[in-house]
Amino acid sequence: MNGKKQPIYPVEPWSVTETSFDTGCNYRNETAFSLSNGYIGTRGTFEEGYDFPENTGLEGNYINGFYESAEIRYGEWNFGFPERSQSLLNLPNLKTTRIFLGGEAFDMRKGVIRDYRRTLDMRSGILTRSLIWESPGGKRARVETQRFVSLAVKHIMVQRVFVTPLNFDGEVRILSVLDADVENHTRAANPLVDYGPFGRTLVPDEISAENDTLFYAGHTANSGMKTACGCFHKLTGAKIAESYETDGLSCRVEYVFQGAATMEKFIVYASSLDSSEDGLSGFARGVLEKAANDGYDALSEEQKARVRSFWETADVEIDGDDAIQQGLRFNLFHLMQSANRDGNAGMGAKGLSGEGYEGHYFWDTEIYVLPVFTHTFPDITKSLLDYRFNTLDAARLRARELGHGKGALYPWRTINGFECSAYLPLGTAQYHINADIAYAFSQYVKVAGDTDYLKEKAAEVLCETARVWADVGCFSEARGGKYCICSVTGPDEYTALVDNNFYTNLMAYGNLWDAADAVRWLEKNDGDAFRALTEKIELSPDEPKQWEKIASEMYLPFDEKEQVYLQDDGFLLRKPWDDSLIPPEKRRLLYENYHPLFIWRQRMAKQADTVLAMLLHSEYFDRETIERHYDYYGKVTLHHSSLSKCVFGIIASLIGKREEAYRCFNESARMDIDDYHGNFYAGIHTANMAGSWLSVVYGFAGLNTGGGKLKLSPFLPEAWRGYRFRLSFGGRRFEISVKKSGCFVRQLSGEPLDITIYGKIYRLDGEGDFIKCANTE
Ligand code: IFM
Repeated sequence: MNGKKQPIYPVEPWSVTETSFDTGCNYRNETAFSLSNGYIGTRGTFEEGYDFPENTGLEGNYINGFYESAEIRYGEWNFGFPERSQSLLNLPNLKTTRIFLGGEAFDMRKGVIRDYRRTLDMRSGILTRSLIWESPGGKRARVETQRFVSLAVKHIMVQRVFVTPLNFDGEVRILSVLDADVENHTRAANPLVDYGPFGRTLVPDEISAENDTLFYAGHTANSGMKTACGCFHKLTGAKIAESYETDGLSCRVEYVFQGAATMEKFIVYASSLDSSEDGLSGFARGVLEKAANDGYDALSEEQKARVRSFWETADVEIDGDDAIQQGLRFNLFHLMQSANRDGNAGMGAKGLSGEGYEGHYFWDTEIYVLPVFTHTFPDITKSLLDYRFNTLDAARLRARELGHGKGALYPWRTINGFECSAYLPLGTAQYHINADIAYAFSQYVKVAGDTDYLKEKAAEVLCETARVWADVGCFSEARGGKYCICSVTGPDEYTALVDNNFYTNLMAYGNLWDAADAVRWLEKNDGDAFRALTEKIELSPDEPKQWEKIASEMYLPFDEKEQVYLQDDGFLLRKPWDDSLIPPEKRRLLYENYHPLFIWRQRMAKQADTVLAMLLHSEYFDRETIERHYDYYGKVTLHHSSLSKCVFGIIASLIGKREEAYRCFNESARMDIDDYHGNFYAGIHTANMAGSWLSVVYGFAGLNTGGGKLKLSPFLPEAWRGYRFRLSFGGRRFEISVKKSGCFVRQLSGEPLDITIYGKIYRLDGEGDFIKCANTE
């Protein structure tokens, strides 16, 4: 924790509440209260649409996968540099709903506010606000708003506004606006980035206001995508007039009421990603009409049911610490919201909660987030893997650009499947993304036991990624004939373009073995699938053998004196780092204050690198080895990345350093809700959010699924009375509950299974069967 930010919400296990309106916290609140369903994302801005100064607020409405691109300007260009950027595009805003009491506009910055509450109810998935506002002219009214992004109908978001006059009888006017004069704020969110889209690049084809409907259809200037969005209003109260207006890039409808008024607003967003371009407007209008016919109550009941079922499956209940409970649920809620479920798009490092990192998908999803879904909602993992499968051809082309005659190289940063990282050392050089994606495919198949998926998609991805590892390196005399991989960047972004990054080499090793195993499994178990794959990718019989040879000879840099694996060949050649030489205000922003070469020459790491590899492949290392590396890299890791602490925390659990594990977990659980990194305004940190779940399940409960077996060795953090969670494994579901008296495992569904607890094998005979172990660790 950097001590920069403090808790601003009361501790409540199931909700997040803002109890007073504070513009100073607005920017981060917009992220905290952002809503999504993995397709639509909308920031937690206010209905009345304040024009907050830049860097204190950002209206944002997004469709996952919908991007705009611009030429990337390079001072000096090289072959293979990505030529065009991709940025999740800020779309027309339909939330704006202005309220007038007589002639006075409702504005929380004026007049007097009483009984203010804005609450994200994580049990219902609905964001509400209620307050009493007294205008400067003395009119008093209760204002209440509700909003949700439907988890049942992916194109739909719904809003409801209630206005109840408290001390006057006059007119209440409600103005609903469609504002298409929107643009991205890339530079403001990341001062290191100097590419567009700059300005407004969504071109309108239609803007209309009629029949209680505001509607927009438009296309991007450069990326060739189309969107259609609109809203329909349903009103309750004594409506006395209505009027429509369209001008330039906006249109609006105003309703005048005599006294109390309620407006329900059904909002649709659709794009050419999931509807034919010609039929897009008709499709969007149809979805909108159906949602309005279904009505607010039906949609909100469905929303509550979806969210309830999410928690029934994925909740982690903690007995003994409500603040941690709140942080953990906040993290899980945002993860649930952010996951795309249609295979057309991935999951941004910041979900759909803001424009940080231009909405790009990184390795965060495959290495941190997918294990959570694989053990809770395996179908979500499958759709996110489908997106990678669906972009395999783009990865094949990229591999050719990088000089690989065969195989596929996945992009470090992307939305449409093509690489768009403009900074080579911390971009394309992070080849480990290939092995990370392969690892996720392989883990899903092993944990879910989904051999159909192996045949249909995973084997192809494993082989294509393995081919790049088989081509990128060589057996080097200088390393005793071992297979070496040079000029890559590992997870640690404070060193770049290194040789033999331990993480990369070990993950490549896993990728190569998994690919060879997949081919052998197909050959043995499904001749048709084997032939289909070998024909499709022209796999020669020698390739799997070659992969095994390379894997067996993979070089992992090791220092005899320290008895540690080195992060890379040059790790010990670098200058020992001295944090005290860096002024405190510059410490967390090294790239903004120091030349990259200065940073890369230091013997330190921004984030977990070698130890992460050991965690992902813990089957190859004994506890003592892992502990030695935890201690060694713990001293040189600065944890400037949000992806770091949780990894160290999980390892601390595994090696019995429970207090350290708990400290790291605390930080991970409340990192975003308390804005420890000071950049929450730009969006959530999905990897760390998942890391907090992993810290409980892999860390405290000691879940290990190596060798296709389910193993647990739980402990109870001192501060807690107990914890409980549910887990999917091999098509079965279990509930695990850990208390001072011991650990209790109940099978919720599926076939019988042997599971190992504290090293001892127990048999569970199917639904309802249970095991109770006294705490024997
Ligand atoms: O993918 C990460 C990377 O490891 C560290 N910088 C931020 C990226 C997005 O979260």
